[in-house]
Amino acid sequence: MFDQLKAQPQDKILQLIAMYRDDPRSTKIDLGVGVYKDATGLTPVMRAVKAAEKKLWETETTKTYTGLAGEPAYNAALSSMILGTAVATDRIASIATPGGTGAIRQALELIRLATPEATVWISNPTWPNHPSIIKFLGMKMAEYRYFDAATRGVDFAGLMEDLATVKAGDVVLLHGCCHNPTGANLDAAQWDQVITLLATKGATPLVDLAYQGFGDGLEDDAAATRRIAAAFPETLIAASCSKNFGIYRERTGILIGIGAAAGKGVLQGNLNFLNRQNFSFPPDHGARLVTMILEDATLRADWMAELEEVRLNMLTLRQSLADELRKATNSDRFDFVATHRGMFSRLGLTEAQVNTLREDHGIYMVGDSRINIAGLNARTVPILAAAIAQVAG
Ligand code: HCI
Repeated sequence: MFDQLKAQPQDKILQLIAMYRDDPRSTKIDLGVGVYKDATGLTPVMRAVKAAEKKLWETETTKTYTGLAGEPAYNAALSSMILGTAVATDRIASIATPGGTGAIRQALELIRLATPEATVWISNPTWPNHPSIIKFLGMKMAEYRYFDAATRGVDFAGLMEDLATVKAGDVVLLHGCCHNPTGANLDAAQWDQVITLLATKGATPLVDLAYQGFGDGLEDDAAATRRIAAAFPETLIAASCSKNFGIYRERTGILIGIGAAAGKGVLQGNLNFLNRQNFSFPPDHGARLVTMILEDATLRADWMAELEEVRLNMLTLRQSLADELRKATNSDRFDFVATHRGMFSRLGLTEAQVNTLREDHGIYMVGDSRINIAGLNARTVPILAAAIAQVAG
């Protein structure tokens, strides 16, 4: 049987981790995978997470199964953090999932279960796992323009033109904030235009929200998602706690389905069914930590303060990289780095330039020239700027 297997394509981002690890140069710089790192290069366990884990160890009395949908308290607390009061709770169904990827996978499976013929629209470019899973599930896929290679901003005219061809019943995958891989985002007025257009077309939005709190703050980063949820009769939201709680390996995510109150029971039943088919019960440890933090005023305040430190650190790095690039290239053509939001910026370098940066300078970024801003620190910002100026100046 196994001799029937063909080699599978590797994830380009995950491949980069191994290449970086195997590079013996002490001067190497890792701007690859989307993991937050502090100035010393560590991905710390957040203070509130440590405190919650201690409390959990002291108070947990059983590890029996949780519910198929996860613990109701987790789903309620996280849904409320994401949605605020944008929609009535009697319209919200949800399942805990293994990370944000698990939520995306379950969302796509739900769409396929309900409407196997639906086309799923993804931005060009998008996170490589999106098209990978859509294709794996045998679903129809289409792309809408997103990135303007000249300005490194959003190609809004192209995006609107492409989304104008969306058919009723199609699903449009949108990044709620902090677009991955580009770092370029829609402003509030543009979101309103997209919402109006897609609502008129009768499309269903699927929002990927993996970086809430990494862009403009916890509330601002949820604003587009909330407006979408309030505007459409049906919305899917796949959210991750990996980054904003720093619990990557605990696999903590949620899939939220918002529809008519009358259909909530059937929707919830289908979400539970999908969890049961794929893995029965979702992981609980990370979900429990998130619940404890969100429900406890002291832990929540400390978590929010640390998340804000993380966010501001990335903003500071963005500004200093933009400043250094101005000096190094004697031009303003990299100013977009300071206006991008989230962990990533797509620099707009060629693949050959990206390879030169890796081979000659030990600087690792994804092949499309996406950098993880958090991989930088005060020492490496000028090094990166000088190297970019050298290969692309
Ligand atoms: C990212 O770097 O885009 C997010 C982290 C990630 C990358 C590849 C697979 C899973 C998660």
